[in-house]
Amino acid sequence: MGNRTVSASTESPTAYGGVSDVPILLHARDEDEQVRSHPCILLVENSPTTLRLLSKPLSQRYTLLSANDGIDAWNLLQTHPEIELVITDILMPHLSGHELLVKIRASDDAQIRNLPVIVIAGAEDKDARDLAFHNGANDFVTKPIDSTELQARVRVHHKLARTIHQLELSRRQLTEQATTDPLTRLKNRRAFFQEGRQSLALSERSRTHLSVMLLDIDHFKRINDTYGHQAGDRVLTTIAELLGEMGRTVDTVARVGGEEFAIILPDTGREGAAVLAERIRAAVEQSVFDTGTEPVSLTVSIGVATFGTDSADSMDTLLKVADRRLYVAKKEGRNRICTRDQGDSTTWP
Ligand code: GH3
Ligand code: MG
Ligand code: MG
Repeated sequence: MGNRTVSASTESPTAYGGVSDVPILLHARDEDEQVRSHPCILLVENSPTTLRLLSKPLSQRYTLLSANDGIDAWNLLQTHPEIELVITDILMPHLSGHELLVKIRASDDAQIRNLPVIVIAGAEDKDARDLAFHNGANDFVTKPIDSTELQARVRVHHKLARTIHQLELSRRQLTEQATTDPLTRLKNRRAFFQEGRQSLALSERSRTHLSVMLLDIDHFKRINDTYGHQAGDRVLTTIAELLGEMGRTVDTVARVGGEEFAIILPDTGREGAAVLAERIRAAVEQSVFDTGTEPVSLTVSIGVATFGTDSADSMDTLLKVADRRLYVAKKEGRNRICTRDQGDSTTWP
Protein backbone atom coordinates (compact mmCIF):
# COMPACT_ATOMS: atom_id res chain seq x y z
CA MET A 1 0.00 0.00 0.00
CA GLY A 2 3.02 2.30 0.29
CA ASN A 3 2.20 5.70 1.63
CA ARG A 4 -1.44 5.61 0.54
CA THR A 5 -3.98 6.76 3.03
CA VAL A 6 -6.97 5.36 1.24
CA SER A 7 -9.44 3.93 3.68
CA ALA A 8 -12.51 2.70 1.91
CA SER A 9 -13.88 1.33 5.14
CA THR A 10 -13.96 4.76 6.80
CA GLU A 11 -17.51 5.55 7.80
CA SER A 12 -17.74 9.06 6.44
CA PRO A 13 -18.16 9.06 2.67
CA THR A 14 -15.94 12.08 2.48
CA ALA A 15 -13.06 10.66 4.47
CA TYR A 16 -11.17 8.48 2.04
CA GLY A 17 -9.45 8.94 -1.22
CA GLY A 18 -6.34 10.83 -0.23
CA VAL A 19 -2.75 10.38 -1.22
CA SER A 20 -0.66 11.51 1.70
CA ASP A 21 0.26 14.85 0.19
CA VAL A 22 -2.52 15.29 -2.36
CA PRO A 23 -5.97 16.01 -1.02
CA ILE A 24 -7.78 14.46 -3.95
CA LEU A 25 -11.15 14.43 -2.29
CA LEU A 26 -12.36 17.85 -3.11
CA HIS A 27 -15.84 18.22 -1.78
CA ALA A 28 -16.31 19.58 1.68
CA ARG A 29 -18.75 17.89 4.02
CA ASP A 30 -21.16 20.78 4.19
CA GLU A 31 -20.90 22.04 0.66
CA ASP A 32 -23.75 20.03 -0.71
CA GLU A 33 -24.23 22.39 -3.59
CA GLN A 34 -20.69 21.82 -4.75
CA VAL A 35 -21.07 18.06 -4.39
CA ARG A 36 -24.19 18.08 -6.53
CA SER A 37 -22.70 20.18 -9.29
CA HIS A 38 -19.48 18.15 -9.48
CA PRO A 39 -20.03 14.72 -10.98
CA CYS A 40 -18.27 11.99 -9.03
CA ILE A 41 -15.43 10.01 -10.59
CA LEU A 42 -13.72 6.99 -9.09
CA LEU A 43 -9.98 6.76 -9.71
CA VAL A 44 -8.54 3.28 -9.26
CA GLU A 45 -4.79 3.60 -9.13
CA ASN A 46 -2.15 2.25 -6.76
CA SER A 47 0.64 4.58 -7.87
CA PRO A 48 0.55 7.88 -5.96
CA THR A 49 2.37 9.61 -8.80
CA THR A 50 -0.13 8.56 -11.46
CA LEU A 51 -2.97 9.35 -9.08
CA ARG A 52 -1.63 12.87 -8.74
CA LEU A 53 -1.36 13.23 -12.50
CA LEU A 54 -4.93 12.04 -12.93
CA SER A 55 -6.45 14.09 -10.17
CA LYS A 56 -4.88 17.43 -10.98
CA PRO A 57 -6.59 18.09 -14.33
CA LEU A 58 -9.91 16.68 -13.12
CA SER A 59 -10.17 18.21 -9.70
CA GLN A 60 -11.72 21.50 -10.82
CA ARG A 61 -14.76 19.91 -12.44
CA TYR A 62 -15.25 16.64 -10.63
CA THR A 63 -15.53 15.18 -7.17
CA LEU A 64 -12.85 12.52 -7.02
CA LEU A 65 -12.81 9.35 -4.99
CA SER A 66 -9.88 7.01 -5.13
CA ALA A 67 -9.19 3.35 -4.50
CA ASN A 68 -5.91 1.46 -4.19
CA ASP A 69 -6.97 -1.57 -6.13
CA GLY A 70 -9.94 -3.36 -7.67
CA ILE A 71 -11.27 -4.63 -4.34
CA ASP A 72 -11.32 -1.15 -2.80
CA ALA A 73 -12.94 0.14 -5.97
CA TRP A 74 -15.61 -2.54 -5.98
CA ASN A 75 -16.49 -1.77 -2.36
CA LEU A 76 -16.77 1.93 -3.13
CA LEU A 77 -19.04 1.25 -6.09
CA GLN A 78 -21.42 -0.64 -3.82
CA THR A 79 -21.66 2.17 -1.31
CA HIS A 80 -21.46 5.22 -3.59
CA PRO A 81 -24.17 5.32 -6.22
CA GLU A 82 -23.16 8.90 -7.01
CA ILE A 83 -20.10 7.60 -8.92
CA GLU A 84 -20.71 8.36 -12.60
CA LEU A 85 -17.46 7.27 -14.22
CA VAL A 86 -14.48 5.04 -13.40
CA ILE A 87 -10.89 5.49 -14.44
CA THR A 88 -8.81 2.43 -13.66
CA ASP A 89 -5.24 1.30 -14.03
CA ILE A 90 -4.67 -2.29 -15.12
CA LEU A 91 -1.84 -3.59 -12.99
CA MET A 92 -2.83 -3.43 -9.36
CA PRO A 93 -2.53 -5.80 -6.42
CA HIS A 94 -5.46 -7.99 -5.24
CA LEU A 95 -7.90 -7.29 -8.07
CA SER A 96 -6.56 -6.02 -11.40
CA GLY A 97 -8.20 -3.45 -13.67
CA HIS A 98 -9.27 -6.27 -16.01
CA GLU A 99 -10.91 -8.17 -13.19
CA LEU A 100 -12.61 -5.05 -11.92
CA LEU A 101 -13.96 -4.36 -15.41
CA VAL A 102 -15.35 -7.88 -15.68
CA LYS A 103 -17.03 -7.51 -12.27
CA ILE A 104 -18.54 -4.15 -13.24
CA ARG A 105 -19.94 -5.42 -16.53
CA ALA A 106 -21.41 -8.49 -14.83
CA SER A 107 -22.99 -6.54 -11.96
CA ASP A 108 -26.66 -7.17 -11.13
CA ASP A 109 -26.99 -3.45 -10.54
CA ALA A 110 -27.69 -1.81 -13.92
CA GLN A 111 -26.27 1.50 -12.74
CA ILE A 112 -22.91 -0.11 -11.97
CA ARG A 113 -23.03 -2.36 -15.03
CA ASN A 114 -23.46 0.61 -17.35
CA LEU A 115 -20.83 2.89 -15.82
CA PRO A 116 -18.40 4.33 -18.33
CA VAL A 117 -14.94 2.91 -17.62
CA ILE A 118 -11.75 4.46 -18.93
CA VAL A 119 -8.67 2.26 -18.66
CA ILE A 120 -5.15 3.56 -18.22
CA ALA A 121 -2.79 1.57 -20.41
CA GLY A 122 0.78 1.88 -21.59
CA ALA A 123 1.04 3.21 -25.14
CA GLU A 124 2.79 0.04 -26.27
CA ASP A 125 0.65 -2.42 -24.43
CA LYS A 126 -1.66 -3.55 -27.22
CA ASP A 127 -2.58 -6.88 -25.61
CA ALA A 128 -3.73 -5.16 -22.43
CA ARG A 129 -5.82 -2.72 -24.47
CA ASP A 130 -7.38 -5.49 -26.52
CA LEU A 131 -8.30 -7.42 -23.39
CA ALA A 132 -9.74 -4.32 -21.74
CA PHE A 133 -11.83 -3.58 -24.84
CA HIS A 134 -12.96 -7.18 -24.88
CA ASN A 135 -14.00 -6.83 -21.22
CA GLY A 136 -16.08 -3.75 -21.93
CA ALA A 137 -13.81 -0.73 -21.48
CA ASN A 138 -15.25 2.43 -23.03
CA ASP A 139 -11.95 4.14 -23.72
CA PHE A 140 -8.27 4.41 -22.85
CA VAL A 141 -5.81 6.99 -21.72
CA THR A 142 -2.17 6.27 -22.17
CA LYS A 143 0.75 6.82 -19.86
CA PRO A 144 2.30 9.32 -19.62
CA ILE A 145 -1.01 11.05 -18.90
CA ASP A 146 -1.79 13.96 -21.16
CA SER A 147 -4.06 16.20 -19.13
CA THR A 148 -5.92 17.73 -22.08
CA GLU A 149 -6.63 14.32 -23.59
CA LEU A 150 -7.72 12.98 -20.20
CA GLN A 151 -10.14 15.88 -19.67
CA ALA A 152 -11.57 15.50 -23.16
CA ARG A 153 -12.15 11.76 -22.86
CA VAL A 154 -13.70 12.06 -19.43
CA ARG A 155 -15.99 14.85 -20.61
CA VAL A 156 -17.18 12.90 -23.65
CA HIS A 157 -17.88 9.69 -21.78
CA HIS A 158 -19.49 11.40 -18.86
CA LYS A 159 -21.77 13.40 -21.13
CA LEU A 160 -22.67 10.34 -23.16
CA ALA A 161 -23.48 8.36 -20.00
CA ARG A 162 -25.68 11.18 -18.69
CA THR A 163 -27.51 11.42 -22.01
CA ILE A 164 -28.14 7.67 -22.06
CA HIS A 165 -29.34 7.83 -18.46
CA GLN A 166 -31.75 10.68 -19.28
CA LEU A 167 -33.09 8.77 -22.29
CA GLU A 168 -33.67 5.71 -20.16
CA LEU A 169 -35.49 7.82 -17.56
CA SER A 170 -37.70 9.37 -20.25
CA ARG A 171 -38.40 5.95 -21.72
CA ARG A 172 -39.47 4.67 -18.28
CA GLN A 173 -41.64 7.72 -17.69
CA LEU A 174 -43.35 7.26 -21.06
CA THR A 175 -43.96 3.58 -20.38
CA GLU A 176 -45.33 4.47 -16.97
CA GLN A 177 -47.62 7.12 -18.48
CA ALA A 178 -48.81 4.75 -21.18
CA THR A 179 -49.75 2.06 -18.69
CA THR A 180 -51.03 4.07 -15.72
CA ASP A 181 -54.45 5.53 -15.09
CA PRO A 182 -53.74 9.16 -14.18
CA LEU A 183 -56.62 9.49 -11.70
CA THR A 184 -56.12 6.41 -9.54
CA ARG A 185 -52.48 5.55 -10.43
CA LEU A 186 -53.66 1.98 -11.02
CA LYS A 187 -52.76 0.15 -14.21
CA ASN A 188 -54.93 1.18 -17.16
CA ARG A 189 -56.89 -1.03 -19.55
CA ARG A 190 -53.95 -1.43 -21.88
CA ALA A 191 -51.62 -2.55 -19.06
CA PHE A 192 -54.35 -4.86 -17.80
CA PHE A 193 -54.32 -6.75 -21.09
CA GLN A 194 -50.53 -6.74 -21.29
CA GLU A 195 -50.14 -8.19 -17.79
CA GLY A 196 -53.10 -10.46 -18.35
CA ARG A 197 -51.58 -12.04 -21.44
CA GLN A 198 -48.36 -12.77 -19.56
CA SER A 199 -50.14 -14.16 -16.51
CA LEU A 200 -52.35 -16.31 -18.70
CA ALA A 201 -49.37 -17.72 -20.59
CA LEU A 202 -47.81 -18.63 -17.23
CA SER A 203 -51.01 -20.31 -16.08
CA GLU A 204 -51.21 -22.29 -19.30
CA ARG A 205 -47.66 -23.46 -18.93
CA SER A 206 -47.96 -24.36 -15.26
CA ARG A 207 -51.51 -25.69 -15.65
CA THR A 208 -52.83 -23.54 -12.83
CA HIS A 209 -56.07 -21.60 -12.56
CA LEU A 210 -56.29 -17.87 -13.06
CA SER A 211 -59.31 -15.73 -12.27
CA VAL A 212 -60.38 -12.34 -13.49
CA MET A 213 -62.66 -10.13 -11.43
CA LEU A 214 -64.63 -7.28 -12.95
CA LEU A 215 -66.08 -4.77 -10.51
CA ASP A 216 -68.52 -1.98 -11.25
CA ILE A 217 -69.72 0.65 -8.78
CA ASP A 218 -73.49 0.54 -8.33
CA HIS A 219 -75.42 3.67 -9.28
CA PHE A 220 -72.24 5.67 -9.53
CA LYS A 221 -73.92 8.24 -11.72
CA ARG A 222 -75.90 9.35 -8.66
CA ILE A 223 -72.67 10.30 -6.88
CA ASN A 224 -71.68 12.57 -9.75
CA ASP A 225 -75.19 13.97 -10.08
CA THR A 226 -75.55 14.66 -6.36
CA TYR A 227 -72.07 15.72 -5.31
CA GLY A 228 -70.34 16.64 -8.53
CA HIS A 229 -67.71 15.07 -10.75
CA GLN A 230 -64.87 15.91 -8.39
CA ALA A 231 -66.54 14.02 -5.57
CA GLY A 232 -66.99 11.13 -7.99
CA ASP A 233 -63.27 11.21 -8.74
CA ARG A 234 -62.49 11.15 -5.06
CA VAL A 235 -64.66 8.06 -4.58
CA LEU A 236 -62.95 6.33 -7.52
CA THR A 237 -59.55 7.00 -5.96
CA THR A 238 -60.68 5.63 -2.59
CA ILE A 239 -62.06 2.48 -4.19
CA ALA A 240 -58.76 2.06 -6.06
CA GLU A 241 -56.84 2.27 -2.77
CA LEU A 242 -59.13 -0.22 -1.14
CA LEU A 243 -58.70 -2.70 -4.01
CA GLY A 244 -54.93 -2.27 -3.94
CA GLU A 245 -54.89 -3.08 -0.23
CA MET A 246 -57.15 -6.11 -0.43
CA GLY A 247 -55.43 -8.24 -3.04
CA ARG A 248 -52.13 -10.07 -2.87
CA THR A 249 -49.02 -8.45 -4.26
CA VAL A 250 -49.13 -10.77 -7.26
CA ASP A 251 -52.61 -9.60 -8.19
CA THR A 252 -52.90 -6.92 -10.85
CA VAL A 253 -55.48 -4.25 -10.13
CA ALA A 254 -56.50 -2.03 -13.03
CA ARG A 255 -59.07 0.61 -13.88
CA VAL A 256 -60.52 -0.66 -17.11
CA GLY A 257 -63.41 1.79 -17.56
CA GLY A 258 -64.96 4.87 -15.98
CA GLU A 259 -66.16 3.22 -12.78
CA GLU A 260 -65.04 -0.30 -13.62
CA PHE A 261 -62.08 -2.07 -12.12
CA ALA A 262 -60.55 -5.43 -12.96
CA ILE A 263 -58.26 -7.66 -10.96
CA ILE A 264 -56.14 -10.50 -12.32
CA LEU A 265 -55.72 -13.26 -9.75
CA PRO A 266 -52.99 -15.69 -10.78
CA ASP A 267 -53.04 -19.19 -9.35
CA THR A 268 -56.60 -18.67 -8.10
CA GLY A 269 -59.57 -20.88 -8.86
CA ARG A 270 -63.26 -20.00 -8.81
CA GLU A 271 -63.71 -20.57 -5.08
CA GLY A 272 -60.67 -18.50 -4.11
CA ALA A 273 -61.77 -15.68 -6.40
CA ALA A 274 -65.30 -15.84 -4.95
CA VAL A 275 -63.91 -15.46 -1.43
CA LEU A 276 -61.90 -12.39 -2.39
CA ALA A 277 -64.77 -10.91 -4.41
CA GLU A 278 -67.12 -11.30 -1.47
CA ARG A 279 -64.55 -9.76 0.88
CA ILE A 280 -64.25 -6.76 -1.45
CA ARG A 281 -68.02 -6.43 -1.84
CA ALA A 282 -68.47 -6.49 1.95
CA ALA A 283 -65.58 -4.07 2.55
CA VAL A 284 -67.07 -1.51 0.15
CA GLU A 285 -70.52 -1.90 1.68
CA GLN A 286 -69.08 -1.27 5.13
CA SER A 287 -67.01 1.74 4.10
CA VAL A 288 -68.03 5.36 4.04
CA PHE A 289 -66.71 7.53 1.25
CA ASP A 290 -65.75 11.15 1.48
CA THR A 291 -67.47 13.37 -1.08
CA GLY A 292 -66.18 16.64 0.28
CA THR A 293 -69.62 17.56 1.65
CA GLU A 294 -70.95 14.46 3.41
CA PRO A 295 -69.89 10.84 3.77
CA VAL A 296 -71.75 8.39 1.54
CA SER A 297 -72.21 4.65 1.39
CA LEU A 298 -71.72 2.66 -1.78
CA THR A 299 -72.01 -0.84 -3.10
CA VAL A 300 -70.37 -2.71 -5.95
CA SER A 301 -71.28 -5.62 -8.19
CA ILE A 302 -68.66 -8.12 -9.25
CA GLY A 303 -68.42 -10.71 -12.03
CA VAL A 304 -65.74 -13.41 -11.97
CA ALA A 305 -64.38 -15.67 -14.70
CA THR A 306 -61.84 -18.43 -14.20
CA PHE A 307 -59.34 -19.81 -16.68
CA GLY A 308 -59.23 -23.59 -16.34
CA THR A 309 -62.89 -23.74 -15.27
CA ASP A 310 -64.82 -21.56 -17.70
CA SER A 311 -64.61 -21.99 -21.43
CA ALA A 312 -62.42 -18.95 -22.01
CA ASP A 313 -58.83 -19.10 -23.14
CA SER A 314 -57.82 -15.48 -23.66
CA MET A 315 -57.89 -12.34 -21.59
CA ASP A 316 -60.46 -10.93 -23.92
CA THR A 317 -62.88 -13.84 -23.52
CA LEU A 318 -62.27 -14.08 -19.78
CA LEU A 319 -63.18 -10.42 -19.40
CA LYS A 320 -66.28 -10.98 -21.55
CA VAL A 321 -67.40 -13.85 -19.33
CA ALA A 322 -66.75 -11.74 -16.20
CA ASP A 323 -68.70 -8.89 -17.80
CA ARG A 324 -71.64 -11.17 -18.57
CA ARG A 325 -71.73 -12.26 -14.92
CA LEU A 326 -71.38 -8.68 -13.74
CA TYR A 327 -74.49 -7.90 -15.77
CA VAL A 328 -76.29 -10.80 -14.05
CA ALA A 329 -75.25 -9.46 -10.63
CA LYS A 330 -76.62 -6.04 -11.58
CA LYS A 331 -79.85 -7.50 -12.86
CA GLU A 332 -80.39 -9.54 -9.74
CA GLY A 333 -80.29 -6.46 -7.55
CA ARG A 334 -76.66 -5.20 -7.41
CA ASN A 335 -74.38 -5.37 -4.34
CA ARG A 336 -73.57 -8.98 -5.14
CA ILE A 337 -71.07 -11.19 -6.86
CA CYS A 338 -71.60 -13.69 -9.64
CA THR A 339 -69.01 -16.37 -10.34
CA ARG A 340 -70.88 -18.79 -12.60
CA ASP A 341 -73.59 -18.85 -15.26
CA GLN A 342 -77.17 -19.80 -14.66
CA GLY A 343 -77.63 -23.52 -15.02
CA ASP A 344 -74.00 -23.80 -14.05
CA SER A 345 -75.38 -22.90 -10.61
CA THR A 346 -76.86 -19.77 -9.11
CA THR A 347 -75.02 -16.64 -8.12
CA TRP A 348 -72.94 -16.69 -4.98
CA PRO A 349 -73.43 -16.08 -2.10
P1 GH3 B 1 -74.95 0.78 -12.54
O1 GH3 B 1 -75.27 0.39 -11.15
O2 GH3 B 1 -75.87 0.18 -13.52
O3 GH3 B 1 -73.54 0.51 -12.87
O4 GH3 B 1 -75.17 2.35 -12.61
P2 GH3 B 1 -74.11 3.48 -12.81
O5 GH3 B 1 -74.75 4.79 -12.53
O6 GH3 B 1 -72.90 3.17 -12.00
O7 GH3 B 1 -73.70 3.26 -14.29
P3 GH3 B 1 -73.76 4.21 -15.54
O8 GH3 B 1 -73.02 3.46 -16.61
O9 GH3 B 1 -75.13 4.67 -15.81
O10 GH3 B 1 -72.90 5.46 -15.10
C1 GH3 B 1 -71.56 5.41 -14.91
C2 GH3 B 1 -71.12 6.78 -14.50
O11 GH3 B 1 -69.75 6.85 -14.25
C3 GH3 B 1 -71.41 7.82 -15.55
C4 GH3 B 1 -70.14 8.58 -15.71
O12 GH3 B 1 -70.34 9.97 -15.68
C5 GH3 B 1 -69.35 8.16 -14.50
N1 GH3 B 1 -67.92 8.22 -14.75
C6 GH3 B 1 -67.20 7.56 -15.69
N2 GH3 B 1 -65.90 7.89 -15.60
C7 GH3 B 1 -65.79 8.79 -14.59
C8 GH3 B 1 -64.69 9.51 -14.02
O13 GH3 B 1 -63.53 9.38 -14.42
N3 GH3 B 1 -64.96 10.35 -12.99
C9 GH3 B 1 -66.22 10.51 -12.52
N4 GH3 B 1 -66.41 11.33 -11.52
N5 GH3 B 1 -67.26 9.86 -13.05
C10 GH3 B 1 -67.05 9.00 -14.05
MG1 MG C 1 -70.12 0.79 -15.66
MG1 MG D 1 -71.80 1.43 -12.36
